[in-house]
Amino acid sequence: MWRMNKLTILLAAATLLTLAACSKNTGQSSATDSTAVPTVPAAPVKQGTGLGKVEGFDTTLHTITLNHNDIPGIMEAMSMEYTLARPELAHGLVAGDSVKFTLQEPATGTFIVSAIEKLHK
Ligand SMILES: [Cu+2]
Repeated sequence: MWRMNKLTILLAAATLLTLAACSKNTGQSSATDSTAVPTVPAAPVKQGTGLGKVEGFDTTLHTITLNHNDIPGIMEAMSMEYTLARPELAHGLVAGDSVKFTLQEPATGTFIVSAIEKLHK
């Protein structure tokens, strides 16, 4: 009888320790563990080619406003301001230029012009 009670107490203690360890680990991994490996692999960067006309620049923000055609799966036809992947992409371009460009969507709702070239007519 005494042995039985002692075993029960040990089991209960072990169970409590296990529960405490589990809840502690869960809290750490969700709040502070920045090295956690994501269970779902990151989606590939969406990318497409657009044709359009330069409407303007913001040389401070390194953006370009393009009036462009539909870029399937990424952006419908519209006039929109985009961030340039590198400021120098705007070099040699002026408002009114017809351009061909690569639009990337590295994260949902984030759009970057990664390449742009002036079309000569
Ligand atoms: Cu848009």
